[in-house]
Amino acid sequence: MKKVLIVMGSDSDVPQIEAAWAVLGELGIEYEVRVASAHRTPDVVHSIATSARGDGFGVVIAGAGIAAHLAGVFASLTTLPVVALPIPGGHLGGVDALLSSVQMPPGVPIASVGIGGAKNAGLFAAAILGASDAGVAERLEAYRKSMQAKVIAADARVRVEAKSAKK
Ligand code: RP5
Repeated sequence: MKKVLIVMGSDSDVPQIEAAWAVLGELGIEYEVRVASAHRTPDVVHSIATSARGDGFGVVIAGAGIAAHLAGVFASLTTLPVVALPIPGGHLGGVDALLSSVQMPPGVPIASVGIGGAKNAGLFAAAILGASDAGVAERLEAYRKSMQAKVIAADARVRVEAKSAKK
């Protein structure tokens, strides 16, 4: 099974990205986590990105904040799909990181989840692996079924609560 590589620009990003590896763990998907900065440790980013495919990774999640360029730089160094996670924070609350992710110039695209969308980044990475891995696709399907069951149970509970409030 291909693994997910999760890279973040700073260890200060951990609280905003750990939900990505939590959900990958729930789905039984292997992952590795690295701290590497496109502007502070560019050589490390270069080394991780250029060896990622050979190291068994099938998709990359790149989380960074402020004028985030980690995902774009990473994508310039590998043809693996890269999912940007704009980290909230800084003077603009993450809008700068979001725009620098979704407004990539043509030629080297990246996908992006929303600001602070760590869980979605993990789920989207799983969907990418699931496109060619039936086991991952099955576990993702089961995950969605369990979400559906929770919403259906919540619907029943809230309907009853609302009815009894009327009396
Ligand atoms: C970005 O700058 C990092 O991804 C982080 O979100 C932000 C601040 O980094 P620190 O100054 O906390 O290391 O590169």
